[in-house]
Amino acid sequence: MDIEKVNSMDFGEFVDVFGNVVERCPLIAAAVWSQRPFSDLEDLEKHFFAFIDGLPQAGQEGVLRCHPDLAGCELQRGALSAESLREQSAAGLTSLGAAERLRLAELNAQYRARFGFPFVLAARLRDPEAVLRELARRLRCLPAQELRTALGEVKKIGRLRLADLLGGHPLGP
Ligand code: 2AL
Repeated sequence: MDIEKVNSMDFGEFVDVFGNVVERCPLIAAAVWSQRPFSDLEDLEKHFFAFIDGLPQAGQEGVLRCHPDLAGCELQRGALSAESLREQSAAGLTSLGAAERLRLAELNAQYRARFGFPFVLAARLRDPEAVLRELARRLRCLPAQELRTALGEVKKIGRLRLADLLGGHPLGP
């Protein structure tokens, strides 16, 4: 898909295609549509990220809360979005052994209790060991720093999803 095609989309089509660039936040795609035309993938991406950056803290935490836990109950129930399932599967989180699944559930619960939102990580760039290591490390971070880190991961996920949709290479970090 090229950028001319993106710029020609009506509102409904755009939200259908880009509604899950940010997990379960189609409102962001709905707002970004109003900013067309976009010059290229990077420009489109910039509008998604600027919307997130412009939210008040409660909105940013809301975006994080729209993410399913890694290897959590949505995965067990078969209730993940297609994108999330692909990412969690690429990280090996759909085939964890019982001990790893339990460890991840414990750390996810500790993280949520400490920060008030779920642990978010661009999973497809990792493997289960790296996910557990990063979760244990971030549990010790300060809340303000952790909010910034988590939103950075939301953007990494969005960048990779946009690259999937537009058939391009993801831009640099
Ligand atoms: C996710 C997800 O759904 N996809 C991904 O890369 N990370 N969720 C999360 N809690 O980090």
